[in-house]
Amino acid sequence: MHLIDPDLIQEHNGHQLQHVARDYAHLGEQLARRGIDVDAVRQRVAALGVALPSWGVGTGGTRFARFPGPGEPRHVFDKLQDCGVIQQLARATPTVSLHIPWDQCSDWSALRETASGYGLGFDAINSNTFSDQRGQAHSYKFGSLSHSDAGTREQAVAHNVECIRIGQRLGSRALTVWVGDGSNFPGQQHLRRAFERYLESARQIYQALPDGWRMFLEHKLCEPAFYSTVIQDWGSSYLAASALGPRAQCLVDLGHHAPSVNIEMIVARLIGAGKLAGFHFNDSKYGDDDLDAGSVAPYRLFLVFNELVAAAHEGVAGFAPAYMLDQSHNVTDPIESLMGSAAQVQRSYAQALLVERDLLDAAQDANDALLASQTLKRGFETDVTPILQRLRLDAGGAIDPVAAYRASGYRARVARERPARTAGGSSGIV
Ligand code: PSV
Ligand code: MN
Ligand code: MN
Repeated sequence: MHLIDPDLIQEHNGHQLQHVARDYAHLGEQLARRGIDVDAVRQRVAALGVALPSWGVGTGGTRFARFPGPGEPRHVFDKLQDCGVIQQLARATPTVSLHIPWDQCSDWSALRETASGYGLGFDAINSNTFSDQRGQAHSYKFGSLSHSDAGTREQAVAHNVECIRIGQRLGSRALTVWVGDGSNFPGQQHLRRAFERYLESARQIYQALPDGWRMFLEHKLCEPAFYSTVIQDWGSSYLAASALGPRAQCLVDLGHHAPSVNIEMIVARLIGAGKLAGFHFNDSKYGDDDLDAGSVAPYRLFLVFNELVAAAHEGVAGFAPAYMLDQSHNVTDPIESLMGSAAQVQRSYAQALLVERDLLDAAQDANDALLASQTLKRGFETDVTPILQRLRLDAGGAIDPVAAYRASGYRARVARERPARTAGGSSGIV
């Protein structure tokens, strides 16, 4: 089903066809000089899919205010439709990651069918025990899986199991668990016991995993707990994933670390331990800013992908990370931001594929720091735009997705159907 008129996309592409062909041929020539086949790179990038966060197509807001844009999705079907537009134009996001109960639905089969009509499937499903839902018996104010009260822990476990059941109906193969559990004051919580209680609860969820499913544990340094969090870093995440078993792995959200932490090192360690679940891509300057991928530190994203490409190149056993976006949009149209981020993920991957691995290995073995660093950087410094443009063109997408989207008038169209939301102080989407 076409959400954007294919003729409009074709007409839009028509103006740039010749330029893309020439730019691609020229890049191909340059890469051939380095012994790199541009078509092979393009095919590998084409095989990379990155999942869209259902919660990302609405305006996020901060804890200070939320300024909704026109045509905000009203429910999960609207969210899927917006994801369908992103996929139709940018051709990099074949799956959606749902968040329960933000995504409420009375007919999951209908949702799955609708998604498939847009060419979309479902990636990891996210549970939410970091906020209270109407009518629930126990509050998560003081935690969920690690709560001091057994009844609250049970409720949180049951919610996660329900998420798995929903995910099964949608074709998901993983559950992502992020908890806001932690403390705001030194002394508020017994740090060891809280972790033990988390493990005990997580074990029950792990035991409910269907065949072929994985459990992704997402760590985060702080927020909403500002003194300690129960799964605060990859160390705690790794301890928990190891205690649970081989199907529990650690998910890296790029915004969940202290400033200046070397994230690619964490990625390398997790790969080495067979514990890398995958990513929530976004970018940040200070904390969990949830900015568009690569908007602040594109070199950092490239360095992460360098580790991933190296692992694939070396055939690391069991290496199969999930790629997902996790962003919040306050001042942009979420559809535009998500298309840009998906393309940025492709860009970083393509750049990492250009790194001449043999040269890099040799420079590292010879302790030639300068040559090693130059070899690595050559990938990052190559403008791979023509590869991304050709990819989209070949897949029926738009050479310039944002320009085509703006020309389509989609936002104005849905704004007529979807009632305007009033600005408010909360960031909740429920
Ligand atoms: C928490 O900051 C997080 O990164 C988790 O992935 C949540 O599921 C998501 O943001 C949405 O709030
Ligand atoms: Mn996240
Ligand atoms: Mn986050």
